[in-house]
Parts: sequence; structure tokens; C-alpha cells
Amino acid sequence: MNEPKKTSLKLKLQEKIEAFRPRITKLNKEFGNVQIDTVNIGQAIGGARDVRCLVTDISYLDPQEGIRFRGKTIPETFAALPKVPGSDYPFVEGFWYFLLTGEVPTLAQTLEVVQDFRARSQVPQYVFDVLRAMPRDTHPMTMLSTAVLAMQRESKFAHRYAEGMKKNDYWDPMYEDSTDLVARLPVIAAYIYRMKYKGDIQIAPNPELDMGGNFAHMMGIARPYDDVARMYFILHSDHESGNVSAHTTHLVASALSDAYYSFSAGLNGLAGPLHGLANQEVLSWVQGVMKKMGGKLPSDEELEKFLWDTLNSGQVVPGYGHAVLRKTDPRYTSQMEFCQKYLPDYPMFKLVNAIYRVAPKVLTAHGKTKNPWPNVDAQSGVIQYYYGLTEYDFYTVLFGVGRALGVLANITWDRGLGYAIERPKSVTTEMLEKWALEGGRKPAAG
Ligand code: CMX
Repeated sequence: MNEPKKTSLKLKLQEKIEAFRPRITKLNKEFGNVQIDTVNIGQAIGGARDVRCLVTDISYLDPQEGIRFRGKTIPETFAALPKVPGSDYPFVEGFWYFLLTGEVPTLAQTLEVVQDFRARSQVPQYVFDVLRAMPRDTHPMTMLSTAVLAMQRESKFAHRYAEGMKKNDYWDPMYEDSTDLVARLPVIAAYIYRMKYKGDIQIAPNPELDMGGNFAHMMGIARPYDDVARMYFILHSDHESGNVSAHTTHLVASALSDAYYSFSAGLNGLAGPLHGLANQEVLSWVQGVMKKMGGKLPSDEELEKFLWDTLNSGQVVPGYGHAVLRKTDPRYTSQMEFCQKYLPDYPMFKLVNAIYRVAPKVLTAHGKTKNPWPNVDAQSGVIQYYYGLTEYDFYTVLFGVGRALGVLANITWDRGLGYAIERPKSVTTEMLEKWALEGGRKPAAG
């Protein structure tokens, strides 16, 4: 890209930002623990870490144990749900039932959802037309988010709201929109993939298959990729509601925006490199190492140097660290177990394992991150790459299809319980500086 012109406005802005920065650093470093109401200055500046002001019963994230979906750990969830015949993994459709209700469905209840998804999975042609009008090198996350937003005219919630609807009924069309979206997302994702990377040769859905099986089929990837899809969608579904994609979806829906508006916004947050895009970044980092090593696996010492080079150049090590977790992400472990079973000798898996041996030590010595352990994104790309999905800018789309399950279940319940429009209070830096010097905000303050 061409270097943009530095206007006097831009130069002035740069000067102002640089002069302001030390004030924020000082507040953070010296007064981070000063209370201003129920939060402290560090939390107000630092992304509301640990502020308990969101409620969800769909999942809970314990810093040590990791995620529980409706009270069940990942292995418990996989064990409890009805399995697709001939497969090691459950129906995603049964998981949707479980997330929504908190009850493990019977096989018959699961198959009813499978039928329901099939009936809803038709994507309007204009959505594909919109995708086709975009430049082919547009990022696939932009395409996914655009497709979801384009479909907003289908919203039953928006339609019923315009007609006049009682608050206690809001959950019903929100559930309808959410289920329509979950059923259509795999079709849209596979369409984007094949349009962008596979010569635009599309594979029609197979109405006999479940969501995971059909996704693998439409992507054109043989078994056991159907199981990869099932595992991947379930693992990425929900991580309580404070993460960027879940919180954004919840926030936008709190204005009574429908599921299409809300989820499209959530996807835009997922597309950030500190969030879902990290899975693409991990693969890019790993490939970079392989390239520099001429395809040979690095020794632990060589790997240590690559990690330090990344940190010393001011970048983060993708796939490591977490805002809440303080140990290895069980979603990482679950995928590692899959790799151990299906691709134990794959060089890239060996490299990812070597990173797991070395990176926590390096990150601890670096001394910044509160959690030197891997998150979900550190492992996921390797599996995709192994099965031939080598176009790693597509990985966050897979995350997005899975994330829909959690965030859409959440906004259905949000409307069911009549949660309020979100509106936290902001203050100015000057106020923070005043309260910092006074040792905290006095109750009567403005
Ligand atoms: N590499 C280098 N530095 C890291 C780091 C990493 N993997 N993880 C955290 N840090 C740094 C932070 O950038 C921060 O530095 P500053 O004080 O200079 O801002 C410091 O350590 C403290 O951060 P933290 O409190 O431990 O972590 P945060 O809650 O601020 O951030 C996260 C969490 C995930 C954004 C961060 O760990 C990170 O950037 N990781 C790499 C990107 C990544 O893997 N993201 C995916 C997360 C899972 C997902 O949502 O998909």
C-alpha cells in the first residue's frame, strides 16, 4: 500500500497521542488498584478484566479448569451426546439442543434437529450474488460477515418486531433466526471456500448427512474430516460471554438488533488477530519456521531463538496466552488428542508439540503474559492443514461457524430473560487522575 499523506491534522493527532500516552501508562502502573466504584482504574483502562457484569448459563470458563458447556467439561460433553453412526464424535445438532436447553437430547430428539436444520439450510441466491460481487481476494471472514448481514432481510425477529410483539415473545423469533443461521452457515462457508480456492466448483449439499458430515462433503474433503468438523464446531462454540465475539453479539442484540446484525458484528470481532484470527497467525508462524529450517524440524534451542525473535520484534506469540485461562486450554488438549490418534507422525504436529515444550518457558522468561500456556488456536490449524485445508486465511471462518452455536444460543436466552440494553458508564482520563490522587472515587462524585 502507498504511504498515506501526512496532513497537518494527522501530525497534530500524532503529537497529541504521544503526549497523552504517559498519562495512561502512569494511571495503569501506579494507580491501577485504585477503586472507582466497583471496578479499579486498571480494569477501566484494561478491557474490564475480571469485572463480573455479564450473566450466561450456556457455558462457564474456569481459569484453571477451562470451559464447561452447561456444566459439562469437553470430554463429558463429547461422551454424553448422541454420536453420528460410524463416527467417534457427536451430532452438532444434538449439541445445539444441549446448549439451548441444558439437557442431553435423546437420539430421536437429535434427529429431529437434524431434520429441522435441513429444512432451514437453503441460502437465498442473492447472498451468493453478493459474495460473487466481492473481489475474490477479499478476506473470507469479510465474506462470511457480509453474507450474514446481507441475509438480514430474512429476519423473522425484525419482521415480528415491526408488526408489534410482546417482550415475552422476543425469544421465539430470535430462536427462529438463530436456528436458520446455524443451519445455513456451513453452506455459506463451504461456498466461500470453493469459490475462492477451488476454482469456483461448488459441491451441492447432501440432504442425507448431518451438519458435520455435510460440511465435509461440501468442502470436498474425505473422512475423517467430517469428525474434524464436528469436533471443531463444538470446541469453538462458546467460551462464556466476555470474549470479543460473544460479547459483541450480545451487545448488539441488546439493542434488539436481530441475530443477523448481531452475529455479523460478532464475526467482525472474531476476525481480529488477538481473537479468532490467531489460528491463521499460528499456521503462518509455524510455516515461517518450517521455511527458515528448509523443511527440517528445529531443535528446541533453535525454536527458542525463533520465539525470542518474534517477541523482540514486538509481536505476540500467536496461540499462546489468554485473558481468563491460566493453564493449557482443554480445547488445545482435545485437539492434541485427535492429532495423537490420527496424525502422530505429521511433522507439523511434532513442531506444534515442540512449541508447547519451549514456548511456555520463553513466555515466562519474557515476563509479560499472565498465562504462558497455549489456547485453542495453537493446535487447530495443524489438523486442517493435514486434511488438505492449506489455505489458512480460511481457518477463522471455521471458528465462526462453530462460534455461532454459542453466541446465538446466548442471544436467544437474552431475549427470553429480557436482558437490558447494555450501557456501561464512561469517565474521562482527567477524572481518573483526580480519583487516583484522592485514593479513589468518593460516592458523591459525578
Ligand atoms: N505473546 C507475547 N506477549 C503476550 C502474549 C503472547 N502470546 N500474551 C500476552 N502477552 C502480553 C500482552 O500483549 C500484554 O502486553 P502489554 O502489557 O505490553 O500490553 C501482557 O502480556 C499482559 O497480557 P495478559 O494480561 O497476559 O493477556 P491479555 O488478557 O491482555 O490478552 C490475549 C490475552 C489472548 C489477547 C493475549 O494472550 C495474546 O495476544 N495472545 C496471542 C494471540 C492469541 O493467541 N489470541 C487467541 C486467543 C484465543 C481466541 O480468542 O481465539
